[in-house]
Amino acid sequence: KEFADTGYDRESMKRCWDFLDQTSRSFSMVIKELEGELARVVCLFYLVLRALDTVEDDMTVPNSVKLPLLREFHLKLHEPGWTFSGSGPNEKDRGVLVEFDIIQKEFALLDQKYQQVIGDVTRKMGKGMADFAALATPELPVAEVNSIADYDLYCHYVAGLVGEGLSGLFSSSAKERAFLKDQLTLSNSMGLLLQKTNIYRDIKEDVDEGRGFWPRAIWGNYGFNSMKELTDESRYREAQWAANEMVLDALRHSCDALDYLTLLKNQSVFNFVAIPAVMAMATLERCFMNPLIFKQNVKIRKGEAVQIILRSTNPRDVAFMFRDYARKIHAKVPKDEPNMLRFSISCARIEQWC
Ligand code: PS7
Ligand code: MN
Ligand code: MN
Ligand code: MN
Ligand code: MN
Ligand code: MN
Repeated sequence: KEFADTGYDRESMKRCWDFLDQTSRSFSMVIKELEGELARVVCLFYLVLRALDTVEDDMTVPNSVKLPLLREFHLKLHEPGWTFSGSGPNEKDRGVLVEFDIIQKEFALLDQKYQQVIGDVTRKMGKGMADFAALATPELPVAEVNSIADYDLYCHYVAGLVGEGLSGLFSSSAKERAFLKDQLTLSNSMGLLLQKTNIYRDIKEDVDEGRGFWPRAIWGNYGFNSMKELTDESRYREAQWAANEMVLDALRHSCDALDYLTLLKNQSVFNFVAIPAVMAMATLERCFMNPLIFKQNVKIRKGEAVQIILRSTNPRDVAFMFRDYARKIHAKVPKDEPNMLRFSISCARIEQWC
């Protein structure tokens, strides 16, 4: 195995590894395990997007500042010394913007082929985030997701593009085959599986922050007029049906995610992609039919996470874990579930994949 090219001989890169540990709850371990220079390249890709997402998430930055900043953010990658201190004091990851000059310095040291991919994704994501945030109105100051198509598009901007970019970086490094960068549908699906699981699980946290990304096309069917109402205890039954539709929608991407994994040849890249994917399936299962998601953030158990890390080493075992989670979900579908048939079809597709 090629030794990780950490850049630890530079103070600026040391600081970037600290930023990664501080800001990434789910990716820091798998990023550090990537082979050769990919660890450092993906770490910087992560930090650039974390900084961009911090601008998007900050509800205290007015759209008059936020929209141009999101759209121009990719230009800051080529502006030595640029920093941003305008985030609210409660923004947990504001540090990556306050010290963005350090991230920029390391970005500038990357090979052109990597700078190109990261710059392109940053530009497209910033534009997508801005277009979405621009839908806000005085009556509805935070934009809402309406149709399933809007939901897929928003998730494409914030996660599908990450998948495309990662595939581009893997191909550029020659650790994966050149055609991987052209697998846009499968790369997008992998991102959507992760993002939709995050949006499903984070319902309580997001609603408390005055946001929420569940599409109205789903919760509107059950008589709700806003996402906030989903957390009303008296309406838990309807909220549960809406939550179950969110799981069905996320499961649409599971077979594509498995297909993507079969294309990988580098073990460290495989682990990097497979572990978060299986964690997502485990999260869907843990949160499914669990009324606690409307009260608190529900996470998978530590021991289960350890098992997933140990077993996510090859496509066959990953598919078996997907299948086991699908079976557990299927077993929990209640007798009166309005979308019973869709669950059966969805779980059977995963069963068929194996
Ligand atoms: C570059 C590893 C591998 C084909 C910052 C990895 C937030 C779920 O906000 O931090 O805390 O609720 O828990 C990640 C596909 C993206 C999609 C997206 C960049 C996999 C900015 C991850 C991460 C594609 C927008 C983090 C999508 O969740 O969210 C790198 C292939 C960033 C991936 C955001 C979410 C990621 C996310 P929060 P989390
Ligand atoms: Mn998180
Ligand atoms: Mn975020
Ligand atoms: Mn965001
Ligand atoms: Mn979230
Ligand atoms: Mn968050």
